[in-house]
Amino acid sequence: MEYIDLRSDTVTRPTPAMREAMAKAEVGDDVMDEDPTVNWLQEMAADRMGKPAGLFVASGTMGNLCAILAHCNRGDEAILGAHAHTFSFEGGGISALGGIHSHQLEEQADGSLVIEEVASAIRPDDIHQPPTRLISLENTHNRRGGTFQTPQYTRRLSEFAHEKGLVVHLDGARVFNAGVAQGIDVRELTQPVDSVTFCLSKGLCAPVGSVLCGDVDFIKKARRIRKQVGGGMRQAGVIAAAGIVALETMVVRLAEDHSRAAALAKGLREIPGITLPFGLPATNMVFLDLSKSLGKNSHDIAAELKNLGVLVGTPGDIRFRLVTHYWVNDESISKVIDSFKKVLL
Ligand code: TLP
Repeated sequence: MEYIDLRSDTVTRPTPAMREAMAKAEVGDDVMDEDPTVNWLQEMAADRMGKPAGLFVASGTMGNLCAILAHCNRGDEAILGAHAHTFSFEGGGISALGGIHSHQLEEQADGSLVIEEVASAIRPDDIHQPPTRLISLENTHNRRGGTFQTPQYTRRLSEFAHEKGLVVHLDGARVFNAGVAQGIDVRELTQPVDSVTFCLSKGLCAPVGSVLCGDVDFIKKARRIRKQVGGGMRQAGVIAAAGIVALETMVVRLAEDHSRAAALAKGLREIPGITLPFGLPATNMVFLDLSKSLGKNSHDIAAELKNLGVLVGTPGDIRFRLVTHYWVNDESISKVIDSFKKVLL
């Protein structure tokens, strides 16, 4: 059976143009800095982020890990959202591998942190307490419904952090979605922060990889950490080539994913028993809750939807997450709404 797969935008397969570029990619040993395709991707990515340098990494998780380990020493504290991907879904890597202590703050509805709460979370110079070193942001914010934060917020928080001697890292796995949704150059969201990781293998459709961007000395340090965690990838130009196609051709079309997510949400909210916990989607993620009165759980419903050819995420017992991407067209949206109706009505 051919499935409509809405579990994530990570399921996107490379486009024919990507496969062609991969087949023709010029390669070299990237650990020796000699892969021309990786070097080109890193330069392009750094330019798009408005940063001096970039580092191609295997995943968003690896990008965030290398960044936070490069910024912090063991025992330092990182302030981050209680629902941040880095806090809950990256295997606790910053603590397991970097000895970094995390301090979580509850996010607001759009995934932003309250600056006054950040201010109170900064530790005094006291030998009993871990020294605060870094603030990590997430834009778009996954578990807050794919919401985006604005350039004004990003600038205000970063300026504040810098005044306090802290650094800011942005988990920008989907920062291009945040830029496209606001109709702005993504640099407005990335220039204020010290470092940013963005993913090529989500809405941008490349098969593998993310790029960590920041200043030259920071990237040099992160490169050493990437090697320590086994992320030196040798002839990685084969996969970087797909990333170049992704950056060149897939950013503008993210708006289509956003409008399909809106259409999907509007269709599904008409079904009795379904609510949208975060309202209409801001980008490409639709979160749905089942009303308890239905007496059904999301896992059983997901199994029934699978029989109809629709795959959905179930981040909670009554919660679904549906993510639109390049391989989901208008026809798929109608089919998904019909399938939910068949299962629930
Ligand atoms: N998120 C994945 C899963 O891990 C849940 C998804 O399906 O959304 N930051 C953010 C905000 C992310 O959403 C993800 C992936 C990552 C980092 C990690 O990226 P990868 O999977 O490349 O390590």
